[in-house]
Amino acid sequence: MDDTIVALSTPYGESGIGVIRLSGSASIEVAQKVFKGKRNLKDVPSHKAVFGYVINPQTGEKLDECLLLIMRGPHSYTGEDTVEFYVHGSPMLEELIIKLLVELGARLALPGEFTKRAFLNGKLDLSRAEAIIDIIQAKSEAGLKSSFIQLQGRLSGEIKPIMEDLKDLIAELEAGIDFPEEVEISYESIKERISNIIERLSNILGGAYFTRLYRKGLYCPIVGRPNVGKSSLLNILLGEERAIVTPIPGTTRDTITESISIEGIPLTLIDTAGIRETQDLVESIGVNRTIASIENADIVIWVVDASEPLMEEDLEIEKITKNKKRVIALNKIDLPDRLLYIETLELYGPVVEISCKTGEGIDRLRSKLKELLGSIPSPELVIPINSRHEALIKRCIGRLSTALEGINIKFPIDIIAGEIWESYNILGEITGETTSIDIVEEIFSRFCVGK
Ligand SMILES: Nc1nc2c(ncn2[C@@H]2O[C@H](COP(=O)(O)OP(=O)(O)OP(=O)(O)O)[C@@H](O)[C@H]2O)c(=O)[nH]1
Ligand SMILES: [Mg+2]
Repeated sequence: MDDTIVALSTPYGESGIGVIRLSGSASIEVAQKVFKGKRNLKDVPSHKAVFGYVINPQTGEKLDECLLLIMRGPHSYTGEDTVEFYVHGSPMLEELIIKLLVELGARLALPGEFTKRAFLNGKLDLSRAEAIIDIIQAKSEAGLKSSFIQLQGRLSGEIKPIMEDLKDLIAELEAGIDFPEEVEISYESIKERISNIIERLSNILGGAYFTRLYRKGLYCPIVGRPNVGKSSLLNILLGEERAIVTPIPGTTRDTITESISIEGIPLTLIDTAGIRETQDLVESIGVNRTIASIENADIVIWVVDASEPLMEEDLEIEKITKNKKRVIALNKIDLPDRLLYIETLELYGPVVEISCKTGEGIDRLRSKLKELLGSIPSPELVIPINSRHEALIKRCIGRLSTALEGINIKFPIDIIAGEIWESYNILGEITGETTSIDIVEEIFSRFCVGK
């Protein structure tokens, strides 16, 4: 990690200014070679901008005017000596300066490498570092707020004390193993403490649904057999002709994803290929995607055609959406030769009668969706956790539950201690204490270059 890295930290393209960032022990020395100001950079105080010129180190020729900011480690984003050049936002110029800096010994930074260094230098734990990418990619104000709360350490603030408690438990159990004569383990108290930790973790898990909602919107596939009007419904909810609508069954083959907001709730609508048995390869891939989208759904809209009786294929869809929050849209109620009525469907859940042709019932459908989604708390009230954290916490609860069971059936104490060690390590993956380097690399590779 002792090499010095460089990258453009503003987006590539013509802009007001461009920021080129260097980080590493040789930053100031390398920067000095392409900079000419009133003072030598080693005499410039930290966090104070200085004016000067970017120069070609070979010829001394001035290339641009610039501001330069030195942030000496550990008081910098990465924890290392950092230099930022603020130059005119010209891609030609930026490329030229970066090329010079690389010739002088800096190395091009990898995606997320500045933040990775911040993490490795202990400036922030892993869950806080992950919040940074969510801030950059935020799609809604609620998402931004939730990510910022994570950056402030809200999740780590919950996890770290639990890890401490687990450590205390392990110490006690190990004392009992090492000195069975002197230390008597109180199983009742241990059980109580494990149960308490499970409860606290379950409480944190409660934030997963809302965090996803704030950041990504809820995932809502529109499903049904071919030709019932799924694409028509997507279009009417979006207010634009996004998906192709035709009377030919099997029109939609790939999934189409669009975001809407229903009274402030961000909803990701997915128009899907109608589910049916098909010999057509493209269509069957579409059908598989539809099935996958149902698995990930927070809520589904199941569309049924009022002008036809319920068919085998409708009932198939009923089955695979059964365990999901679901609203049934009984479509095409404008047609005179109506065969299917609301009473038949109410058995399967809430039904709204609609017509994508006349627009009737669409407002009622929106209200029903909102009603099913329930009220949404403000992001400040929710512990932010992403899907990685969620999976880890679930695994941890699994281990602790095994430990509890182990105590009940009088398992040897070292096995129980082993389970608690595992749960400690799993939580450490959230904060980064015990995360493997592969996972750390994978997380930072999702960042942009220059961050
Ligand atoms: N009368 C009437 N026709 C409708 C209504 N909604 C959709 N249609 C018609 O039904 C046909 C199929 O509509 P689509 O929206 O393409 O149906 P789909 O479910 O997306 O179909 P696939 O993509 O093939 O699975 C088209 O001819 C639409 O114009 C409605 O409310 N009333
Ligand atoms: Mg369609």
